[in-house]
Amino acid sequence: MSQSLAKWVLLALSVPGAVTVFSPCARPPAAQRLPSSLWCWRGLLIGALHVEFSQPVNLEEVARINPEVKAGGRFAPKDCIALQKVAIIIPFRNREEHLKYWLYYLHPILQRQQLDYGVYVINQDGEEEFNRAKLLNIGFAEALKEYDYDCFVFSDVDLIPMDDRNTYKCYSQPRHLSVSMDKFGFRLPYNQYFGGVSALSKEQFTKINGFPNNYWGWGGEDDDIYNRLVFKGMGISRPDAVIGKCRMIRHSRDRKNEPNPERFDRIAHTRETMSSDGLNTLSYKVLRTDKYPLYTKITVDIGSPNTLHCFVSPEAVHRSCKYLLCQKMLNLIYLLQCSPC
Ligand SMILES: [Mn+2]
Repeated sequence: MSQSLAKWVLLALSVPGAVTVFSPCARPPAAQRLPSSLWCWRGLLIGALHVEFSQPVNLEEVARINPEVKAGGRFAPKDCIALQKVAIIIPFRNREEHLKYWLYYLHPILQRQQLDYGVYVINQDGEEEFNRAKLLNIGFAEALKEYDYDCFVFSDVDLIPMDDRNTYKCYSQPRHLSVSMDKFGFRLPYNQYFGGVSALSKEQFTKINGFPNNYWGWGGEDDDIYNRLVFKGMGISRPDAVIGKCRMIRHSRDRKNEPNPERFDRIAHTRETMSSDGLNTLSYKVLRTDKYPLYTKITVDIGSPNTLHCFVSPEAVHRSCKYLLCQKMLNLIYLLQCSPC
């Protein structure tokens, strides 16, 4: 602990009643504990971790060895104050085995990182092409309905960090965490790569209008997100290549997640489309919410690439009709007609 902070903590402890201002928890008398326990510190980290996927995972056993994790996959440190409230959002469909490994490895890591966190698995219902970015938008919106999160970590279900110093939290710039994947020979596939695991504060996320909603199928949405961040004047923060090492669980291409042939066209138009495609045009339906011991699963109907979307827009109000019937093609929203009010 730095000297100036130590002084500050001692000062706080010497003022009668001051400690309770900083802590919501019942605490032992000040003399019995270290001053540094006011705020959480990274004192529990191990460093490099062994990660492999040979043994099957039993979730009841995982819950048993993580007794501090509460229903829905929630955790907060008991004897110190977490620096951030982090919602972890996992886009999902038919990857139960991967999710088990993720929960097995990540819960202990996230607890050692002393985060106040919740795990949200956003499950795409139906057989339509997979839409990763839209599921992430939904995770952001749904998690905020539940708790006042200030940071959002967006993680693929099959990526496991190999070093617990790779903290799943937010920084002053958007964070890319999966910088050194085994799949890419433990290096970035290209400098602008922003896929895999990333972290954005609530402020950073809203500044870019969230993520695009109409990348159906594999690829491109991560580059669109990267473009959005750059166009809004932000830069990417990353851990180094040692701390940023992670493993991807090997798998074949999912059915209904074919490479999206439109992705190159779409990425080329991020600047024009980002203000009209994102959080402000997000529409979906929650079909069910399941609170499991280790995670919250939200199953959603997200529509299909061919759905005609109707939504209230400022322009609709201006034209004094309630809805505009819109069609999204190549990320550009064409106004077709006013719907009858
Ligand atoms: Mn994968």
